[in-house]
Amino acid sequence: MTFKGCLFDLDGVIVDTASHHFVAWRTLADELGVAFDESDNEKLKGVSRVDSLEFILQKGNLVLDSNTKLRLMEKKNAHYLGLAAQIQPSDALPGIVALIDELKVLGVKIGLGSSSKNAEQILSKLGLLDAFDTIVDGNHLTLSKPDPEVFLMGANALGLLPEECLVLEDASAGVQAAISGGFSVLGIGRKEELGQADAVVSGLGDLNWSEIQNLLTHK
Ligand code: B16
Ligand code: MG
Repeated sequence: MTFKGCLFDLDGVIVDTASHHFVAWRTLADELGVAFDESDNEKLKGVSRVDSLEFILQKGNLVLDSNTKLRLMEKKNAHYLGLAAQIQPSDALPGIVALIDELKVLGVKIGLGSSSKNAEQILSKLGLLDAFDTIVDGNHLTLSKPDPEVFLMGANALGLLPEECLVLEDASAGVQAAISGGFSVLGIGRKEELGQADAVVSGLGDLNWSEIQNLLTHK
């Protein structure tokens, strides 16, 4: 299988920010008296900030007005950004920079497809802000993953069809988004969570573009 474009998820694919999101959401959930553990956090991977808050409120049977919700989201985000402040170029996950460099040499278009409204800040800390041909993030979206909007916008901005692009995703919601948009998808993480993906690896490691595409062919 040969792809003309590659759409990267951010959190969990390019950099491990999931632990920061977890700490920030768990702190907020604690304050609200709602139990929140790693399995809850797994369900929130790839899910927008507002939908993540709604998940926690629903879990605690809490109903809050919209101003309070906005305040809580700002508080969570400030905590998250404080935790993410130390991110530096060496925090890019193994294999990511090498893959991006290789795709550039090969002329394969690359895009970001993230639910995060902080995507540009995080990419900037990693020194990767200028690496992408297009960036679609939470600031551009009306619908959160598992809706395919993020990847459809990304492919469109690259001038490619969904079937011409490979999506790299670490979240169940993101894998579902890619599938329902008509994309091939490589899951990065555990088969237990990402079994619907066309292929799953625990990390990119030393895999080059040709080896990645072969994984999809020999699924
Ligand atoms: P923010 P991704 C997602 O990013 C995260 O996986 C998810 O945990 C987070 O709630 C969401 O972004 C929104 O992030 O609060 O920074 O706007 O995995 O789609 O790159
Ligand atoms: Mg992710």
